[in-house]
Amino acid sequence: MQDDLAPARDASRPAPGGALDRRRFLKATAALALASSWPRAARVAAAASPPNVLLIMADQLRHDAVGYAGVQPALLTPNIDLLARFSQRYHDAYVQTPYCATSRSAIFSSRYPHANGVLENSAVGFPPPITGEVFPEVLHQHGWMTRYTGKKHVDVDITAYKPNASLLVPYADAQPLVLPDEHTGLWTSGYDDTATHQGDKTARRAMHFLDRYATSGEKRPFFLWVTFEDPHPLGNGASQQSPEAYQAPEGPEWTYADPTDIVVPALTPNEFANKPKVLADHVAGWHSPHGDLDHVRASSAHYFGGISMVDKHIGRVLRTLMMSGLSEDTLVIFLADHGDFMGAHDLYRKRNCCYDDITRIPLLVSRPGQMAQRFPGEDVRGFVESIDIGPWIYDFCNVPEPVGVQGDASQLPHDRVFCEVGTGPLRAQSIRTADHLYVEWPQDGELYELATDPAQVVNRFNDPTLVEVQAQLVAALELWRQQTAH
Ligand SMILES: [Ca+2]
Repeated sequence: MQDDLAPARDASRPAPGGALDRRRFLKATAALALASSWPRAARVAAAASPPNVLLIMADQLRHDAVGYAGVQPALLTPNIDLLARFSQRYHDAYVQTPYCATSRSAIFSSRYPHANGVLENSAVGFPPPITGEVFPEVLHQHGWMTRYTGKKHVDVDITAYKPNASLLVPYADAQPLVLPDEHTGLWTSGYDDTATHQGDKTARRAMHFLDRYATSGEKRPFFLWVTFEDPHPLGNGASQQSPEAYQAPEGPEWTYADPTDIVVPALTPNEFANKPKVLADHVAGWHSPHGDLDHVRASSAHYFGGISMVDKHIGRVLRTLMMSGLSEDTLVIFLADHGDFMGAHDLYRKRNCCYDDITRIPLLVSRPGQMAQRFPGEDVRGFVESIDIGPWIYDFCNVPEPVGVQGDASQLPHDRVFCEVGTGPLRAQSIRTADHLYVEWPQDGELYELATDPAQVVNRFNDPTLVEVQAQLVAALELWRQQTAH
């Protein structure tokens, strides 16, 4: 296993090109970002010199719970917003499934959950291994130094299923740290035990890595996954229904929103009465505001506090990237592993559902040099799936795509996105188009007409006026299953 940064040494591939070549390449790609959409950028991105990749992930962050989305005026995320200013801002990005380990497995494998084998967070104790290649491994095989810091919660480690394949190495070099029970085993060993919070530790390790990399003379490019636990709420028990469960005050990094300024969802009494019974039973008793919008406001104030904190930590990491000079050579991707109901559907957190609240994520892509040279970003509309990120990185880094990849960065934007969740009677698979969301359950279904029902509340399954639409969506979902079975 390769470990911490060392003096320059032979890498498994030829050393990157000279500084001039790299600078020319980076300027060219940054300029193209001005006018290019994702697929065009991907096609032109063959690199004369391999870029670093910094993947920043927040946990359970709604697509609209970032300042630049313009939905929540009470929420302040100045650092994410600054990154957004110099990024492609993908507003219609979706994950393949709304739970931590399953979504991360899809992202890293570039394969749908039913194909990569990770359909549940934890069937017995821990997520099962992903089948097939994952993009950190592919990058590693082509000469990238691959590291992560923070909450992993996905089996892209090595020994469990691929002996001798070194890919993601925790970035930590000091004493073990005390772990919260919920995520024991998910974290790296500690680097700085003076940190006040897991997010602080995650950021410190990332900053330490970047500082050391910048001065090490290391020739290999790096892939660094900085994966924050926030704003994921604390605990998982049924007792965790108080607003404070969303996060307790933990330090000066927290900035609370004024609850009275929070935009809350409209709640529909007995919403699940016209939805599949298995789903209604599944959500009954789950974390819920029980129709109380003041409860939603109070919980959201805490949720936004956690977001403000992770925003500050992201700012620290990005500042280090800039100050170290690495920004010129580093592709930065920011995303979440899934969203949070934030009171919608009278629910908190996430459940076996395929609603936008938990499947739609923020996604930013800032090309090397784009921040440093202040090339403005742009808003990008149209569907993107999280499994497209790997193929896009392959293209950008000019490394061959492994067999079996299901994401397709050359076909963006998609005209639909797919989601799936659960197993057995609680298994659901969905297709979402611009106009409809169809969710297939083992014995039942959901169909939402988004023009009149963007919140996905009124189930129109088997509605006689939507027979043709439903048939088309059923057929499209079946075709997807057949084409992506393996
Ligand atoms: Ca998560």
